[in-house]
Amino acid sequence: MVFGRSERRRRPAAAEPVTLKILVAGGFGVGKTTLVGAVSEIRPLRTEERLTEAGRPVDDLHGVEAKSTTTVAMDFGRITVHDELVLYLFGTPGQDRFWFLWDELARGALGAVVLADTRRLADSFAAIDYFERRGLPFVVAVNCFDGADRYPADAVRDALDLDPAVPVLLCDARARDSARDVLIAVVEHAMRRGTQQREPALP
Ligand SMILES: Nc1nc2c(ncn2[C@@H]2O[C@H](COP(=O)(O)OP(=O)(O)OP(=O)(O)O)[C@@H](O)[C@H]2O)c(=O)[nH]1
Ligand SMILES: [Mg+2]
Repeated sequence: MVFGRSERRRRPAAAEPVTLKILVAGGFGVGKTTLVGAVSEIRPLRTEERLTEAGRPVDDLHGVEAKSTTTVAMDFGRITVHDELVLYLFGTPGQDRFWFLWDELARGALGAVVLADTRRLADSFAAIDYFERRGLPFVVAVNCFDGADRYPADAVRDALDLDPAVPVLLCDARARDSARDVLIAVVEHAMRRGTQQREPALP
C-alpha cells in the first residue's frame, strides 16, 4: 500500500534508536581490535599495518608473540544493544606514537573501556590518566589471556589505584557476549555518573 503525504504525517514515526559513541582504549596489544571485531554487527573498519623490525625495541610483545599487525588510526564497529540503543565503537591505536589521534577519537564519546592485560598492567596507566583528566567515564576490563595469571577485580583496582566508583570487569575480548557485557557496563556507568552529576549535592 502506498501512503499519501498527509496519511504518512498522521502515522506515528518509528522511534529512532539512541546512538552513543564508546571508545575502546588501552595499551599496545591488549585486544582492542579483537574486542571491536568480536561484537560488531557490521564488518569492522580496521587500519592494521604490519609490525616491523624497527618497532621491536618499543613494542612489547610479551604474551602476544603471535601478533603481527598494529592499529595505526582506529577501529570502528557498531552494535545494536536493543531496539532503542545502538553503540558506535571507536578503537584507539595502542602505540604511543599515535597519541595525537586520541583527542579526535574521544570527541563526543559517552564513555570508554580501558582494556588491560595483567601481564603488562602498566601499559594501561596512560589511558586511565587520559580519561581521569578529561572526566570521561570509563570502566576497566581485564582481558583474560590464556596463560595469564588471574587476579580478582579488587586486586586489579588496587594495583591501578582506581576510584572506587570505576567498575572493573574480567572479560574475554574474543567472545561476543563477554565484550557486549563490557560495553553495557560502560553505558550503565556513564548513565549513573550523569545522574549523580545532575542531582543536587546533599546538604
Ligand atoms: N589468547 C588471547 N589472545 C588474544 C585475546 N585478545 C587478543 N588476542 C590476540 O592478541 C593479539 C593482540 O590483539 P589486538 O586485538 O590486535 O590488540 P590491540 O589492542 O588492538 O593492539 P594494538 O592496536 O596494536 O594496540 C592478537 O594476536 C590477538 O589474536 C584474548 O583474549 N586471548
Ligand atoms: Mg588494534
